[in-house]
Parts: sequence; structure tokens; C-alpha cells
Amino acid sequence: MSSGPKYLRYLVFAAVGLALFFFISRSAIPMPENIGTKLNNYKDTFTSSSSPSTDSSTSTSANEEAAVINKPTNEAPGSAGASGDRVNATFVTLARNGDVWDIAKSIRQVEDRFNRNYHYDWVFLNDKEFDETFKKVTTSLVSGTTHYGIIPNEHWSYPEWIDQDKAKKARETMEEKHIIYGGSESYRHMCRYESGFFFRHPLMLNYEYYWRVEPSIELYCDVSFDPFRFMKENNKKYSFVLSLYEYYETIPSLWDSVKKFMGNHPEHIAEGNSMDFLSDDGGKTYNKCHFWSNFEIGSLEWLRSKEYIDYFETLDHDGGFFYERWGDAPVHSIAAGILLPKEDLHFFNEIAYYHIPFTHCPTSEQMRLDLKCSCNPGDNFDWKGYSCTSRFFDINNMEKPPGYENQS
Ligand SMILES: Nc1nc2c(ncn2[C@@H]2O[C@H](COP(=O)(O)OP(=O)(O)OP(=O)(O)O)[C@@H](O)[C@H]2O)c(=O)[nH]1
Ligand SMILES: [Mg+2]
Repeated sequence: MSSGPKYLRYLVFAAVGLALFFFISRSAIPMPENIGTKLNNYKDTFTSSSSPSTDSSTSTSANEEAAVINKPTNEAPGSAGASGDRVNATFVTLARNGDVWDIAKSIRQVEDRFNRNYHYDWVFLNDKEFDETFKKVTTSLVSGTTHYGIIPNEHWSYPEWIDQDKAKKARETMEEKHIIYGGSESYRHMCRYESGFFFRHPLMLNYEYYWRVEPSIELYCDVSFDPFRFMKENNKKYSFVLSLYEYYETIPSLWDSVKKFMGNHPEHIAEGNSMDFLSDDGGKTYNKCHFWSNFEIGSLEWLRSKEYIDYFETLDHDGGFFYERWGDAPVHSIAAGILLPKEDLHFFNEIAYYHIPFTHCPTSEQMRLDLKCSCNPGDNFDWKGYSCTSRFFDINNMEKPPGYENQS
């Protein structure tokens, strides 16, 4: 009879022992946060409104594409922040079907380093319909909801005021001069689309912020915070990780067009702007500095503002997207430099990034260790002679990180 309480004691010991064992093994083995929920029928409990499944209902099907383009919807995209943790934001990628494996690599990097903990949406845009492989592969990799959109023809063709023979001759001349992408017609449509239209695509209309991702990029460090939230909370409108000088032959008359815009719209020019980043003589000439736009986190509402649209339309009517080969990088950068006050621009030092051929790798060793970075600091482009990042630090009175001189 006295064995009753004894057995009870053994039972309690066993239960405590088992609980301890589970606790220790769980904390010792690094488990992906959402593995349990992934196993649980792909249901996501980290955030309530996004469903990372391969079910076609989470992505816009080919048949729905046309409908989405003609009829902006108020539901899916904007609901991303319903959990309260997220900002109303999306990743965005312009790509061809043939880019699928290169964009797959980029998505995997972004997911592993950041988005697996946030499940932000991803919008894919294309001038042709996305094929099933592209949609299947990308939907399986993105932890948020994917959307696929076709670009309306009027955003990927010649406006009526463009002389197409003159444009063709310009391409031939640039090709003879071996100017990179100088002979390409599609590259010009791409640059014009990124400059003036992607943020007006119906799939983008319900979002406030975007993060642009290109094929074959690398993210070398953990992104241990939410950059979208940072942008919103700090009222930032445009951000970058790499900057450099533009190839002059692609933009000989761009600054003339910008000056025309500034003359016609003095009301749009921000006080306390970053003109000194763009010009060494108070605005007379362009020094060719620009933020590298294959990485961008920015405000869609700013790009949709009257200021930006008036700016884009002035440039577009001058024809340099076709008669020269204006890139969206200088076009966005000049806009950010003259239409926004300095404080609205941001350099994301913590986001280590590569797009062929340049690398941004944080100068600080402590930061690289804390963020589990895999980049070689010797590859960091920030302080090299062809980068404009030093100039950005100077005009904003920012202190350069210790050791930067050794990386120049
Ligand atoms: N749908 C579509 N996307 C395009 C086209 N041309 C380029 N893109 C996309 O537009 C973005 C920029 O094009 P890239 O070819 O990467 O241009 P780049 O970064 O200047 O040059 P690279 O050094 O080749 O990367 C990428 O996301 C491409 O996938 C096109 O004709 N159609
Ligand atoms: Mg690229």
C-alpha cells in the first residue's frame, strides 16, 4: 500500500525528465521557425493573412491576368499587413520566362536571409504571359503570396511622338560603338518601364512600398530587421546599397531634360535636396552619380506622386529612352536627388548585396559577424574610386566606418 506515493514520485520524475529533454533538444537544434506550420498542411501561423501554399488560389493564374490588369482589386495585395507585424509592401521583379532559374536563386537568397520570417508578397511582371514553369517554381519558393501580371502594351511600346527610324539609327550607332546594350530595343523598353510604369501596374496599386529584386543577385548577411518597416517609420522614400558613375554615352542629353523639368516645375524641387550628390557645380552639369537601381526599396506612393509623374513625362517626351539609352538607375536617382529632401534617402549598410559585377559588404567586422555574413570585405565597392557612396556620406555629414580607408 505504501508503494502508491512512491510510484507517483517516479511518474513525476519521469514527466519532468521528459519535459527537460524536449526543452534542451529543441533549443540545441536550430529549427526553422515555421517548420511545424509547413508540415501542418502548409498552413502559416506566423502571420495570419498570407498563405504560402502551392495552391493556385494564392497566385494569380494566367486566365486571371488580363482581368487583374483591367480591374484593380481592393483585396489580396493590401491585406499583407493584417497581422500588425508587416507594412503594406511587396517584392517586385520584372522578368522573362527564361529568367526563371536565375530569379529562383535570388528568391532563395531573399527568403533564407529575410522573408521566411515575414512572408511578404511578391509581384512578377512580364511583357509576355508567364508560363507554368515560371509560376510553379517561383510560387514554391516565395513564402508569401505571389502575383503574376502582364504589362499592358502601351507601357512597353513606342509612344506616338517617337520617330522610330531615328531610334533605330541610334541603336545601330551605339551598337557600332560597342556600348553595352546599345543595340537592344527590349532593354530600352525595360528601362522606360522601370522608370515610369511598374509602380502603376494594377497589381502594385494597393501597396505602399516595394523592394526590387533582379535575377542572380546575392544577399550575403541576415537581414535582422524589417527594411519596409524601417522605411515607413523613418519616413524614407528611396534607398540604395550601391552607387556609381553612369556610362556617359548612354545619357548625353539626360541632364538637359532634367534642367528643362526644373525650369518648368520649380514648385516640385525639394528644399534641402541632394543636388550636391548629383552635381559638382550647383546643378549646371551632371556628375553621373546614381544609385544602382537593380536593388531598391522605395515608396510607391512617392513614385505615383504628381512630382514624379511630371518629371517622368518631361523626360519621356524628350525621347532619350529611345534616341539614347537612358537607364532607370540615373532616372530614379536624379528624381530622388531633386524631388526629395535629403533625409528621405537612405543607405542600407546592413544589407550586403551582389549584382554582377559589384558587391556591397559592410565594412564593420562586428556587423559581418553578428549578421552571419559570407561576403569578402575585400570585395566591398563602397569606398572604391568608381563608387559615389563616399559622396553620399559627405553631403549628409555621415561618419564613415572605421577602416574604410583600407578598402579604397
Ligand atoms: N519581361 C522582361 N523582362 C526583362 C526584359 N529585359 C530585361 N528584363 C528584366 O529587367 C531586369 C533588368 O534587366 P537586366 O538584363 O538584369 O539588366 P541589367 O541589370 O542592366 O544587366 P545585367 O548585367 O545583364 O543584369 C531584370 O529583372 C530582367 O529580368 C524583357 O525584355 N522582358
Ligand atoms: Mg540585372
